[in-house]
Amino acid sequence: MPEAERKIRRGRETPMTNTKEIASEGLSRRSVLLAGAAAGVLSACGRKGGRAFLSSDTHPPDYPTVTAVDEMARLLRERTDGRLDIKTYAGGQLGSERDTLEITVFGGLDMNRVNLAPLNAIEPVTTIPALPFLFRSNEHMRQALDSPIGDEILASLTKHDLIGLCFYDSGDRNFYNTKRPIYTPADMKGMKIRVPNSDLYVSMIKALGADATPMSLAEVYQALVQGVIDGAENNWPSYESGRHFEVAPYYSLTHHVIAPEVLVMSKRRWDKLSKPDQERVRQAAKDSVPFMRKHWDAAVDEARSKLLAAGIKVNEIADPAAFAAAMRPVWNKYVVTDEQKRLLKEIEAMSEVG
Ligand code: GTR
Repeated sequence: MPEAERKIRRGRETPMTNTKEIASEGLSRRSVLLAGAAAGVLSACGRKGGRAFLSSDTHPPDYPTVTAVDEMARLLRERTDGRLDIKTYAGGQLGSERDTLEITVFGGLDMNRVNLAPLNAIEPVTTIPALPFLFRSNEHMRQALDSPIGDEILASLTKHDLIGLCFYDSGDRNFYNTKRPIYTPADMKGMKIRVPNSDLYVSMIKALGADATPMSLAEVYQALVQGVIDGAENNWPSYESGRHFEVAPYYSLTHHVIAPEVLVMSKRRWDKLSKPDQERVRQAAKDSVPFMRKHWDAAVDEARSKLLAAGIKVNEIADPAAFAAAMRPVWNKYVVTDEQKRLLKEIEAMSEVG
C-alpha cells in the first residue's frame, strides 16, 4: 500500500496528508470497487433533466443527519421543479466514512455526510472543532460554526477536491464500555477503546492512559461482543442506533468532544454545475441546518429516555477538570499552523457563549 494512502487509512504521527498526494499514489482496491458500484447506482438514478446526486451516510435512514439531507433534497426539488435531487444511501451501504470519502474526492460519489474525524488526516483546520474540551456547549459550537469561522473551515476543503456545504450537530461524545463506570482517567487505564480513524482521537485516548483501536463504526458492535475492544465513545443517538448499549451498558458522561458533522460534495461534480445551481445546492444545504438541529435535539432526548428505560448505567464523572487536563497536551500536538492557532483563539474568545 502506498505511503500516502497508509497515512489516511491508519492515521498519522506527522501532520496531515494531501488528497492530491493520494490521487497520484492510487486508491485502494476496495475503494476502486466501491467507486465502480457507486457509478452503477448513479446511472440508475435518473431524474427529470438529469440524475439525483448520490450521497452516503453511515447512519440509518431515520437518523437526523440522513433526514436533514432528505430535507435538503426536498428543498432542491421544490426550488428546481424536480431537476435537482439527492438520493442518500444510508446505513453505511456504500462503505465506511473513510472509504466513501476517498471515493467522493475522486468523484465516484457526489455527496457525503461524515464526521470531521476522517477529514483530520486531510486538512489541519478540521482538527480545531474536534479538539477535546474546546466547546463548552452545543450552543457554543453552533455559534462558532455559524460565524465566518465555520465558512473558513468549510472552504479549507476545496483544495482537497471537496466542497464543504454545511455543518450538522453531533452533540457531545461520552465513553461507554463493557466493564465498569468511568469516574476518573485512572479508571480507563489499560482499557481498549475504539476510536474513529483519526490520529487526533488516538492521541486523546492515549492521553487518558487507555489503548486506542481505530475502526469503522460498523465494526464496533462485533468488536465489543468479541472483546476485541472494551469500549468506545460516542453521542447518545449513535450509542443507541448502533445498539452498542446492549453489550456496553456503562455510559460515563465525560462530554470530552463536541465536534460537528459535515456535509461535503465532490468538487468534480460541483464543477459540472452551473453557477446558479451551485448557489441552489449551497443554499439548500444551509437551509437544512435548522431542520437538522431541531431533529437532533429531539433525537438526543429520545435516545436518552430509551436507553435509561433499557437499564443502561449512566454516571457523571467525578472531576471533569482532570479529564480536560489529561487531554490538554493533545492541543499542543495538533495545533501547529498559524491558521489553526488563529481559529482556536477566535473560538475561545467567544467565551460568554453557552
Ligand atoms: C457518529 C458520527 C458518525 C461517525 C461515528 C463514529 O457520532 O455521526 O459520522 O463518525 O460517530 O464514531 O464513527
